[in-house]
Amino acid sequence: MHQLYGDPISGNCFKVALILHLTDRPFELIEVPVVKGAAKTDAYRALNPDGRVPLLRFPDGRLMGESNAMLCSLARGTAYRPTDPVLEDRMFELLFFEQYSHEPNIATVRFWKAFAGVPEGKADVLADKENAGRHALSVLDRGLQGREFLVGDALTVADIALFAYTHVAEQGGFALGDYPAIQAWLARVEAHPGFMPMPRLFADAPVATSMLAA
Ligand SMILES: N[C@@H](CCC(=O)N[C@@H](CS)C(=O)NCC(=O)O)C(=O)O
Repeated sequence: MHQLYGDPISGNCFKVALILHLTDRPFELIEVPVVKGAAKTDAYRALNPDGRVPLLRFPDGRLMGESNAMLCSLARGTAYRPTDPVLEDRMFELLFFEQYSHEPNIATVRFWKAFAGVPEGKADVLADKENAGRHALSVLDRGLQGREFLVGDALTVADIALFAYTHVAEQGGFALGDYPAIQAWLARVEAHPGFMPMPRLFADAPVATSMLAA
């Protein structure tokens, strides 16, 4: 069975839990509560030197970091990962956009505002990230205009990657009402057969153990 080291509040972990579920792979959750600093412990860094979740352990014991790499790996050979070169190129473009322009802004603002608090002296950084997050949402909204899904005409890992933090962006104060194409797309992703919302995916997974901060 796959094991997912993660935290149920994390959109990056949600991406991986969702593709595991959609591809019929039951998984065990090993809880790494990030707000308690559990991803920065020596025990966890021995597994993932980057000190971040998610971390995926494959049934053969191999470990993999980086949520979008996990999406591509787990979707290999399924309709969630297009093989047509033009569609595959667009998929990668969106996965890199998510990691560079979208997630570092929207996820961080949400994490600070909804969970950890804004670190002292970081008010300017927060404002920059809010602006950059709004810009990323407007790019995403334009990319969705006239389309059902981001790549081709069906749900792919690009949709899963960008859905993860977009659907909880309001927890960071981003007003999704400003982005009608995004709102319609969020509903389409949620209507995909087999879709499971963030809390339920984790509630249903057996918890193998919890790596709490010392
Ligand atoms: N590029 C990484 C980012 C992972 C990441 O930033 N994880 C956050 C939670 S969503 C984390 O582990 N934060 C804990 C910390 O920095 O202490 C991925 O997509 O997997």
